[in-house]
Amino acid sequence: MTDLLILLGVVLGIIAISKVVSVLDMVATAKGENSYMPNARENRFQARLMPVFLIVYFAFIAWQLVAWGDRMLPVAASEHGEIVDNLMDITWIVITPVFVITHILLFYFAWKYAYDKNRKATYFSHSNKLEILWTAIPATVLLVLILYGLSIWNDITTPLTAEDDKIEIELYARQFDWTARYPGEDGKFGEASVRLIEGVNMLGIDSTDVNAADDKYVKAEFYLPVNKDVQFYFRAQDVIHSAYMPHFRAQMNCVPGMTTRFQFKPNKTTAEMKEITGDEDFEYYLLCNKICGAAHYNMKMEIKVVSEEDYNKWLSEQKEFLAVEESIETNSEESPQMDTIQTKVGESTQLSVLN
Ligand SMILES: [Cu+2]
Repeated sequence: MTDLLILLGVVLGIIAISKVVSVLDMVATAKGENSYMPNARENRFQARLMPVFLIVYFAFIAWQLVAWGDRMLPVAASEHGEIVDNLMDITWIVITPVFVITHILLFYFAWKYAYDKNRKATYFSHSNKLEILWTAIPATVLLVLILYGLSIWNDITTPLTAEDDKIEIELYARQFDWTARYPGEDGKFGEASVRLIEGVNMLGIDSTDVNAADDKYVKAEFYLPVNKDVQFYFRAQDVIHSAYMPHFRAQMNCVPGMTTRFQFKPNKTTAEMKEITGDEDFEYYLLCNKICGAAHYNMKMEIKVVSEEDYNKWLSEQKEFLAVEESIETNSEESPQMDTIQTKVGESTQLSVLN
C-alpha cells in the first residue's frame, strides 16, 4: 500500500514538473524569447556546470576510495585467487586511464564548444582513418584481455584427476543453510538422492550404500588443509544457491538435480590471514550469493584453513554418517516423542518408491 502511494506521488510529481516547465515555456514565448534557441546566459551557465560536474564526480570517486577502500577484500587466500587478482589488476590498469581521459574530454568538449551563434561547426561525412582507429584499438585491447581471461578460466576450471593429491568436499545448499560432507576413510562419497531426505538425513544419503557409512558431514564450520588441492562438489535441495568463498576468489552455482564442481588450493591459514589483515576476529566464510529466499542473508558457514596435521585431527573427531544414524535410532527408541526422526522402516519404504 505504501509502495503504491509512493508510486502515485512520483507520477503526480512528474506531471506537476512538466506543467511548470510548459508554463515557463509559454511565458518565454509571450516575452518574445525563442524557447527552442536557449538564451546565451543559460547556455553559458549550463556549459560551466560541465567541468564542475566532472570535478565533483571524480572527487566523489576519490572520496569513496578513501572512505571505503579498507572494506575491499584482503589478498587472495588461494593459488588461483592470486592469478585472478592479477587479471583484475591488469584490467584496471588498462581501463582506468581510458576512463579518466575519455571523461575529461567528454566534459571539456561540452564546455568548450557550448553553443555560440558566431561559430560554425566543421562538417565532414565520413573518415575511414577515424573509423579504423576507434574500432581497431578497443577491439585489440579487448581481445587481449578476453584471451588472457579465457586461458586463466581454462586453467582454474580444469578438474583435478585421480592422480592429484587432493581432498574432496561436497557442499550442500538448501533454504537456508549449508552442510559440508567429507567422503571419509574410503575416499568415496555415498550415493545421495533427494528422495531419501528424511528426518535428520537432510542430505538424502543412501544408508544402504557401503561408501556412505564413513561419510562425515558438518554444519557450523568446515576445515581445509593449507597448500593442498580441494575438489568441491556442489548440490542443492530446493532452489538455486551459489557457493561463494570470496577470500579464495571462488564461486559456483548450486543447482537442484545436478552436481557442479570447482577446485582450489588454499595457500594461507586462518591464523596467517589474521596476521595479514591485522584483524584478530578474521574468519573465512562460505556465503550464499543467490537471493534464494527470505533468510538468504543468513546462509553462511565458517571455513577454517589449518595445517594438514590439524585438519586430519579435526576430521578424525567428526562422527561418521552411520554412527550418527545409529545414535539417532537408539535415541528414538528410548524417547518415542522424537517422532520426526524416522527409523530404518521409513528408509526402506523410501527405497521401494525409488525402485
Ligand atoms: Cu541460498
